[in-house]
Amino acid sequence: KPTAAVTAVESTVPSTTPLPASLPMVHGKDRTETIKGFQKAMVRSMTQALKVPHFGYCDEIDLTALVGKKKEFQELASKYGIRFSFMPVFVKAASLALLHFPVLNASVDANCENITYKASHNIGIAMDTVNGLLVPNVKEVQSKTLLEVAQEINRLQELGAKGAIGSADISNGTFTISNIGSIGGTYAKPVIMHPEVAIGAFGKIQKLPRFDSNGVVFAAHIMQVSWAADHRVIDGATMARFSNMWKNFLENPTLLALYMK
Ligand code: CAO
Repeated sequence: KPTAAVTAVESTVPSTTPLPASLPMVHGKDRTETIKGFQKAMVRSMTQALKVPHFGYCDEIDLTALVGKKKEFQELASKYGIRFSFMPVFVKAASLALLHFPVLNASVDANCENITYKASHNIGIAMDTVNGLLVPNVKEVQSKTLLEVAQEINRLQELGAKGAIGSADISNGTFTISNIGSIGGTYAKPVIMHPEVAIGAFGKIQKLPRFDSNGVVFAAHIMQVSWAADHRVIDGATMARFSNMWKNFLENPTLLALYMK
């Protein structure tokens, strides 16, 4: 009976897997479209970026302490009408670590003959918008509070949802992060936003068993990070040291508070 069949299928689908709102149309004919607009810009920027020799570096971050603070952050921020997620913390921690590794907040010229160390931390955030992938940036993160970073991300997300992100918001980025984990996945292979020299992608925060310092298993909130950098000017050791510092800030929110500018 159809009703019984539907029930059987539903019961095997994990509750976290969203079902599509409608069934796809089955087209009888091939269809060719001109690539234009934002997609055309992506063709240009990604083709250019992949001429750059990339290297990758991955690690896992234990966000258990930060996850424990999320509700508190959200309640306080909501008093100012600001939605708070993990992103402002990821962005601000990156900026604090970039102060120690300015070579990662830099850009190179067309033939990679000169490198410019950028004074501003204009941290780009890959966004899944109604126009597809866009990377607006939060300007001057080095001089913003966590609350100000959150407010700016809210503004960019609202513009993204309306298809109204302007050129000022996507210009002059200096470093990029991509939280693909808000959709799913663990590892990624991000592509740098040339002429920037580094990018990080974060996977889904998962509850996984880990050992504490006494060898006791506990339920940890683990997130994978995948960094990519321009191997012409960035070496693996620099990326690893930066990542360690960023990781330390995220795993110890009190340390982050102490170093906050
Ligand atoms: N793992 C698990 N949960 C996560 C998460 C992660 N890595 N990141 C965010 N979440 C949670 C948030 O905490 C939030 O939960 P609550 O509603 O309970 O607070 C929920 O997921 C939704 O978050 P959000 O997406 O509204 O906000 P965000 O600040 O975390 O992320 C943004 C903002 C812009 C990064 C995100 O909306 C987005 O567009 N992600 C896709 C990026 C992308 O496409 N990257 C690929 C680029 S290459 O093509």
